[in-house]
Amino acid sequence: MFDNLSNRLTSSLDHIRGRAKLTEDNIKDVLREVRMALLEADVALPVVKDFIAAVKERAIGTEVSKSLSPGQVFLKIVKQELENVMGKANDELNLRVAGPAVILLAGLQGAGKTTSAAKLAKYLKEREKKSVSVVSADVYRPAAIKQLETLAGEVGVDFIPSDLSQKPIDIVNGAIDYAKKAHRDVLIVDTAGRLSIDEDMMAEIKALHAAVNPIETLFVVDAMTGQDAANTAKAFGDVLPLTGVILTKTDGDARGGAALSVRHITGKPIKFLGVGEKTDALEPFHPDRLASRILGMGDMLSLIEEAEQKIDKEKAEKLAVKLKKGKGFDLEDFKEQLQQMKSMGGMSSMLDKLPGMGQLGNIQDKVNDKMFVQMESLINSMTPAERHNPDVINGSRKKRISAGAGLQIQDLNRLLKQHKQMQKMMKKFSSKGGMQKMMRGLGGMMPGGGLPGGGFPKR
Ligand SMILES: Nc1nc2c(ncn2[C@@H]2O[C@H](COP(=O)(O)OP(=O)(O)OP(=O)(O)O)[C@@H](O)[C@H]2O)c(=O)[nH]1
Ligand SMILES: [Mg+2]
Repeated sequence: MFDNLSNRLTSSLDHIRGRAKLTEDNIKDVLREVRMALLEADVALPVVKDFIAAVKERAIGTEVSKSLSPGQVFLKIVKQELENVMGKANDELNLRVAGPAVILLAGLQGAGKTTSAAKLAKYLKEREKKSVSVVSADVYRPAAIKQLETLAGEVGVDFIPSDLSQKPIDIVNGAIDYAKKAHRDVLIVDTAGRLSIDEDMMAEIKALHAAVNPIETLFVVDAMTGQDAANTAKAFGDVLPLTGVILTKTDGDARGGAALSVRHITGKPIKFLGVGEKTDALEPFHPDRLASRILGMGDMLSLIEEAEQKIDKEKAEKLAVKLKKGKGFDLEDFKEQLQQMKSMGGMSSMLDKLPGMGQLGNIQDKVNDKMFVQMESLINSMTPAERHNPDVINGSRKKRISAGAGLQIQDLNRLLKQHKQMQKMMKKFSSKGGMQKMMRGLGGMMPGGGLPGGGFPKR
């Protein structure tokens, strides 16, 4: 989402890096560029104005540092002010209530409420070990209830049935009774989409809110609407006491204006980002990490958290034991590693979070996820003996394997080279251990990370 903004900001900040001193004069041009970059990213004007004023005030003369260069000081100020605009730290959901903690979702049509209800249910079930029920109070769109039922089944949480003939208030009161009796920790209430100018519908959700008194009332909004996201959030917030925002569709080509405007315009924190259509595509919103990402410093923390969540620990341990016993890391293990990376959203989603990736431009295109598919199909086209001991792969075997995968011999050579590198890395990894090494190793797999021959070419 932040690619353009990130590129613009990092290149304008480059201009100030070498300066000996920050003065009103020499930061004027940079500030103008930063301002343009923010406006182009569709950040709301009042936010841009306040942001620029804050950076300017802090930058001029005030902060002299012995250890940082003026450029670094400036960068630090920009980063801190970006965090300030977005809300400093992650605002967690407040679920500390007796009985089911009710979470009410509201928003415009198609914003992603129903999808977010399922994502949130999965998130709370898996990461916070909560027992979760979901219910739909959308009695206007015929397929809406069924949609939530299907998604609830997919993520394995309890779906409380409702019916088009019922009143939303009755549905939700019934659901609360049920969730109480069933000792659920959380009840997520999906509602119909509505416009803030539709008085009847706004009165309905206001009454619903008053009747059920949810601990969290989240406004779900599409990031593609840019600064309008902040404006509609404000309009809803005038009617409903919102406790936070879920910003959806940040995986699209949204420019970032929504993420940077919502907090400042509404005073409400963004609590989650929707990052894809699948039910696991929900991330807690961390302003500090996002600020780093925007400024091209990467977001290693999120990456490591994600790795911890998604890497199959059992398989990883088995591999570690195997390596400790002195057995080699063979191509079968390599294939398993590729599958694990795929389950982490693939290389492009990982690359997004690595430092400096923004400036490298279209690296994602080069290291696209097809690379995994190609590597896997090459390994699949080998015999078990070849996978176990790649050294037996001679010229004629190479021909057979690459033809079997529909690829060139040079593709296979590249895979074998990469495997050798991984093997070396795995040896180091297994002797001392540690996630950080593993992550560094992953970095080594990428072009520019020292891999001879680079990645697979784009096809
Ligand atoms: N790419 C992407 N698509 C999303 C995301 N969240 C939701 N969608 C898609 O947006 C569309 C609408 O999502 P819904 O969850 O049905 O939206 P809603 O707010 O419940 O819609 P109504 O009930 O009609 O008001 C669906 O096609 C979703 O797959 C996201 O974070 N990323
Ligand atoms: Mg819906």
